[in-house]
Amino acid sequence: SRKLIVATAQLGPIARDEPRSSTVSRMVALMTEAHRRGATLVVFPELALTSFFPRWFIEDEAELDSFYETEMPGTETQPLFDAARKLGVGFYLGYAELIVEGETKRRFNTTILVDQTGEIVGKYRKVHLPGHYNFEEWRPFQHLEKRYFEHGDLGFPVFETMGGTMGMAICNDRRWPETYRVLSLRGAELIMIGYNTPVHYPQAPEHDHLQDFHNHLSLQAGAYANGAWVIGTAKAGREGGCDLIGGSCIVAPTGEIVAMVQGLGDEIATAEIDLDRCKELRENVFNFTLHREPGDYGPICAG
Ligand code: ING
Repeated sequence: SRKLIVATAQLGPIARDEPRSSTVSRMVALMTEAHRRGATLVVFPELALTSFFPRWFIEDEAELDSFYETEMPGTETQPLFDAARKLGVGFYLGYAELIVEGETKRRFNTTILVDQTGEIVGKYRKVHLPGHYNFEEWRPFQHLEKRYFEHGDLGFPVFETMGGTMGMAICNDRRWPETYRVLSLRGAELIMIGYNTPVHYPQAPEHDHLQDFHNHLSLQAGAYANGAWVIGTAKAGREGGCDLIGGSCIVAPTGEIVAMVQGLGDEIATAEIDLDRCKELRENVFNFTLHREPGDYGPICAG
């Protein structure tokens, strides 16, 4: 068996002007509590350092840039890496990545995987960007990820670390079965996914009451159909006047939720997982070599 204790580390609301030192200290507190419970890996949300700024139309470029990181770690995020090294706890961290190349700027919705020594061992940039590009007056709040981020250019990589094969995805990615399938075809045994999900979906308000259901449905189906552990971690609560779902949880390869937070604030839930349990699915019902029929799946990859 390859057992480890993992934690989903949910964050409650982050104010628009909350300094990174504040969010970083909140995350260090969660990491410390996870460590107290024996965890060696902690999953933080998508865009965990700041408020979910795609909800706002930000015209001033300097203000927009203030939500991004140009270095990782930077002086304000270094305490998180120091805590990881001191406690021997690795982590998944979502943040807005800004790359300045001469006159051009590139912007990604990014996550990194940091190991127990505090080293960055993996990076992923969000592939499935939801929302829209232009300001849309009719919306009670915007969802401008297509404006503020480029399509991720790293594909769906996996990383050998912490005794297993790890994969990362971000928020909307979790709704697309292809995300999990590509990662699991590459051997991912644990897939980490941070999210910021509004309760209200302006184009289909009749689905608002289904957001928690659709969240767990996506995570559980992805875990089961690919025989992988899945950890989903929310930025939750009423943030910038917008209600975000919680429901951070740890899902077994069987699709069972084995741990979940209870509220909408800063909170961890932990579970001891065994990466060897992926075999229960991957050597049986989802034995890709024996049962998968890629010759019949053409439309999935058609443009
Ligand atoms: N947020 C949402 C998500 O995919 C969304 C967007 C909300 C899509 C509700 C569908 C329904 O969870 C991000 N950041 O992708």
